[in-house]
Amino acid sequence: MRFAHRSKPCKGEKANGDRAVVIDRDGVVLLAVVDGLGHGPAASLAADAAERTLDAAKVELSLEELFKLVDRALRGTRGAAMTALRIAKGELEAAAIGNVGFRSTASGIPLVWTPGILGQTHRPLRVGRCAAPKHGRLLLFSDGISSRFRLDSLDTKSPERACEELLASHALPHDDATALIMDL
Ligand SMILES: [Mn+2]
Repeated sequence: MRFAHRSKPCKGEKANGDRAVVIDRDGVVLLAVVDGLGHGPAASLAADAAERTLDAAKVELSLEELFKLVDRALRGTRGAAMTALRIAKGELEAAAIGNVGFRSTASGIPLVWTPGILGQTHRPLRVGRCAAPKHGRLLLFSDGISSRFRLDSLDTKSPERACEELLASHALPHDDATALIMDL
């Protein structure tokens, strides 16, 4: 498995309200992109709280439990959107609250977007589960990247180069932009 991520704050901001999180520990892989609502320092504060919570959580926890912890940690902040994938014991879990995007060259990953905001209110979380694919590229990206790109056009590029190209060619000027890739 190979991971890469790149992130940049929106034009005119130093603080980044997006976070890419990769945890690869004890045979469990967790990938998440968090987008603190809006941008700037307040968005960054919310994203930090989410990142810290995921970092500190036990690896055994399911996505249901992790989203619950993050939701609680973000109370009193502006809130955030988050899409996360977790691979453990040959099974993949996928879940999203809000509009962090997901693309995959592996078919059949059952990700459902749950409407709402972590730390504020959201509909009941739906976690999709399937056998973890053996091959393919998984991409999480915040809405600061325009979704008008083809994942297969980045096929020949390393995860690092593909993330860099997404930021260079598809980032929108008015929002933080983040891309996270895992090649299986
Ligand atoms: Mn955003």
